[in-house]
Amino acid sequence: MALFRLLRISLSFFIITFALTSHANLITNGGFEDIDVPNNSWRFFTQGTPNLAWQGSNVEIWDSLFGFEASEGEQYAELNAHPNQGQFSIYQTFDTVTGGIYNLSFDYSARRNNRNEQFEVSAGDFSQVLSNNIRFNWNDFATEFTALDTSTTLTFTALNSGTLGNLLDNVVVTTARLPIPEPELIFPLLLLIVFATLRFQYHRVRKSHRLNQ
Ligand SMILES: [Ca+2]
Ligand SMILES: [Ca+2]
Ligand SMILES: [Ca+2]
Repeated sequence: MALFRLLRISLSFFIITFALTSHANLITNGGFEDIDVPNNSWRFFTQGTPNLAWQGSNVEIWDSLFGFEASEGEQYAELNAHPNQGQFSIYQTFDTVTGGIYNLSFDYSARRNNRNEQFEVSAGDFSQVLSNNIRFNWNDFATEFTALDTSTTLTFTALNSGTLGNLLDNVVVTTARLPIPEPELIFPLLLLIVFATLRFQYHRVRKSHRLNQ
């Protein structure tokens, strides 16, 4: 009975821990809202601007420009940023667990009709080229990737030249599944759980004895 209770507590602990980690967005400023740009306008920000979080090329941020609303919040980015720097690429690096599976999602839209705006997105073992040809029309994109290291870089790179194209919003990375610990780690881990649970139980019993005295 005591063992059953012990396992139940340990399991609850794991479920709570997993739930807490799996919903946090590992990307900072993924919605391009952290630096305010006035309504119906645009600004561009250089790498290193406080609160920008993205690195690489300049980041051009729009707020409802030409009447096109964000897919999340009020603002979004145009990957082909002002001024022209050749290749346009923005990226962000975050902590991961090697072999862990992560969810990646974002929204993208073309700025112009039928201009074959294209960009590549990559993270961990994942890489894909996306094309968009319909002006001001958000597409949802979602995939999974496996982290190859203890940190992972999510990169968006424009494949069409010029400063027009590839609108992005709502970039989210969350933990999907972490790898099962190596066999040699399972026993010490279980021992640790049992020890922690017994300690917890011992203190609880002592406390209830004190209260009953
Ligand atoms: Ca946004
Ligand atoms: Ca704004
Ligand atoms: Ca631009």
